[in-house]
Amino acid sequence: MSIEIPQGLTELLQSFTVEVLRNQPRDLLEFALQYFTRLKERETTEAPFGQHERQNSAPRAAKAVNFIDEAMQIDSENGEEDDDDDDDEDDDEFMAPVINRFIRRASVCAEAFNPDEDEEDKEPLVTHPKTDEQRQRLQEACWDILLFKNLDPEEMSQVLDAMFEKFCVDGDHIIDQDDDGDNFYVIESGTFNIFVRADGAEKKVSCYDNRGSFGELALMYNTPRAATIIATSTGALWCLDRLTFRRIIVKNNAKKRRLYEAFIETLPLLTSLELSERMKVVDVISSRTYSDSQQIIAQGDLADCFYIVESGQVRITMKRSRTKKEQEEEEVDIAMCSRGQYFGELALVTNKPRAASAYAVGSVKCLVMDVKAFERLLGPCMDIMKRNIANYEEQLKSLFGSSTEIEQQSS
Ligand code: 1OR
Ligand code: 1OR
Repeated sequence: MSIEIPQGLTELLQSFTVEVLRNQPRDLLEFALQYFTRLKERETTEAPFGQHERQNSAPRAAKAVNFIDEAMQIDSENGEEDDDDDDDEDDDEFMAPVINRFIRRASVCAEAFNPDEDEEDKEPLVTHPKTDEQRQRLQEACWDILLFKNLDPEEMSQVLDAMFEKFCVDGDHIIDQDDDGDNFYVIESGTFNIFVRADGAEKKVSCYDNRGSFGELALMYNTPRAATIIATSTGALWCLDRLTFRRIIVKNNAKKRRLYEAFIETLPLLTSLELSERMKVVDVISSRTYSDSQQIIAQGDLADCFYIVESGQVRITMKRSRTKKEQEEEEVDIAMCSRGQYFGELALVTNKPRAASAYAVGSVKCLVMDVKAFERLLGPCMDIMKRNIANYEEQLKSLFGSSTEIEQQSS
């Protein structure tokens, strides 16, 4: 009697084995769990559309669940990532976003994200003509938007072409929670409140003050709007329609996932997050490069970002009076952060100005997350951060115990 081997089993096990050999995971069971979860999620994402042949899913799956340690390669000798290579990558390697547990609506999901879709790509991109003055204002509003930071110049130009202006007055509902997502919004001017409804009660959770962007979540993950955004002054917004957002930003995010997922998996800070939440972190981060001695954070500044060191070293310094009598200040080194370590969390957690400065030592790359994403995604990591913050106080005492000590350190 012969036992029939199910179709696809050999390929499935082979693909898994290859990934294990490539990654050499310490915890094989955890790795297997993540591998097959991702495989299943990918299948769920694609299933309703039947875009791909699924006669034999294993080879395709092997591509989809690619744990290749690309993040390690980014950190190569010269510290430069090869974005250009990525541009030419076959779309077939695109990794669908992990479906999150908030997905509620079939109607929204039915338009699930599939940047491989040729038909969508054949459509000409939307263009809203603008005067020079409008384009100038638009560029100024967009220059610091993290979601745009990883775009190449052509993609950025396509995004700017597609954006259109919308004016609002106090009380306007820009977004209502649970609606389907239509646009992504970049704030040029105006203030806006953010409300979240939970258990029937609507609560103001935060606000935007003349800068920032919102409305990306529903477009990225095909979920209903997660919050209500109401203008609290007259304002001007730049809008990017859903289709263009998906064709350019979401597709670009898929590249980011391939680049950073392995690195993100190694960060001790994020261990309290679920895999899908860690992937959301990848979606909102952007990579910034700093040259030797460049200031990354200035003590006393207002804070809007959180940083994780991707490569190089970051020197943390604090200002102190040189002696008790003199007003003269000097900067004292208090810590060094290297690959995988984070900084810039203190001001965000305490809602105070930056407690210290940060400088690049040599060429440095950091992953940067804005304050809203930090608050939204890193709640579960707060315990680890707070423990670390408690240590600062202790170290502060020993480092700045006496002015003699400081003088010794600075000499
Ligand atoms: P969206 O497309 O879901 C509402 O539409 C937007 O509000 C959302 O994208 C975000 O861009 C923005 N939770 C969820 N969405 C938020 C939040 C938020 N803040 C801004 N948005 N939280 C507040 C974090 C400061 C978490 C509340 C529990
Ligand atoms: P931030 O948002 O205040 C500066 O911006 C960052 O430097 C801060 O967050 C921390 O992430 C980081 N005290 C204060 N900030 C520190 C310290 C620190 N170390 C790193 N940062 N220490 C006590 C002061 C002597 C720790 C010394 C080892």
